[in-house]
Amino acid sequence: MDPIDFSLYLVTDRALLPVGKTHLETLEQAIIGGVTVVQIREKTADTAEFLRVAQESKALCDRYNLPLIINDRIDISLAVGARGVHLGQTDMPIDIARQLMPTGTIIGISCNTLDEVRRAKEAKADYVGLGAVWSTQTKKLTSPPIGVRGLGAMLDVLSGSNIKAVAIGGIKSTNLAHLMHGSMSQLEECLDGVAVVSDIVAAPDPMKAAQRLKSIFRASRIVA
Ligand code: TZP
Ligand code: MG
Repeated sequence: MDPIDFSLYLVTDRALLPVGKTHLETLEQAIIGGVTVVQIREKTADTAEFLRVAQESKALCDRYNLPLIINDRIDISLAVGARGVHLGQTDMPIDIARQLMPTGTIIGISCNTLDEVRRAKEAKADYVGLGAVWSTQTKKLTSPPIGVRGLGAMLDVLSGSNIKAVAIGGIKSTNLAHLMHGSMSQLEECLDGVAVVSDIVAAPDPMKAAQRLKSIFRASRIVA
């Protein structure tokens, strides 16, 4: 299976869609704009609805040959044949998830603290979501934002491993360059991508929003 390009990781949230926009049209526009991997995140849907959204999203991602990851729910990931599952700190432990997920699938985990990053490394997560970097309206945070310095410290913990790392939380086209050229030089070396919700999903033009983010991320990589 192809390795995943984490550079622009879209995490969905149907609650943030502008009035009149559908999840699938927004997802398609974001994909056309350059999103490289998609996570379906459903915090209020029941199982049947989550399954339906996941199935429809999988069919769309397949048309564009894009990997789809399911937040929280291993059963739904298995049911739709997704590329992986994204776990939180209070979800299924990685070693158990690994037993349940088919060969070739990936497991990611959200980390808010250095200890969580160390544990994710020990447990051999395939990738980590590091954050929240900045404050966000999208998720109620249980710990303060880590900032660019906190992110740099987390990336340090991961050095020497082949665990991929994406930053998440408050990332927008207006602050992404600041993140990428952040005071910690290792950001440019070790950050494999950025995960974004509202700057794409709630944008009036999700295609343009994705294009903007992608070109800023790419430009910073070329300079690195
Ligand atoms: N995990 C940490 S912050 C966050 C998640 C799911 C939400 C990020 O959303 P946004 O809109 O990109 O700030
Ligand atoms: Mg979770």
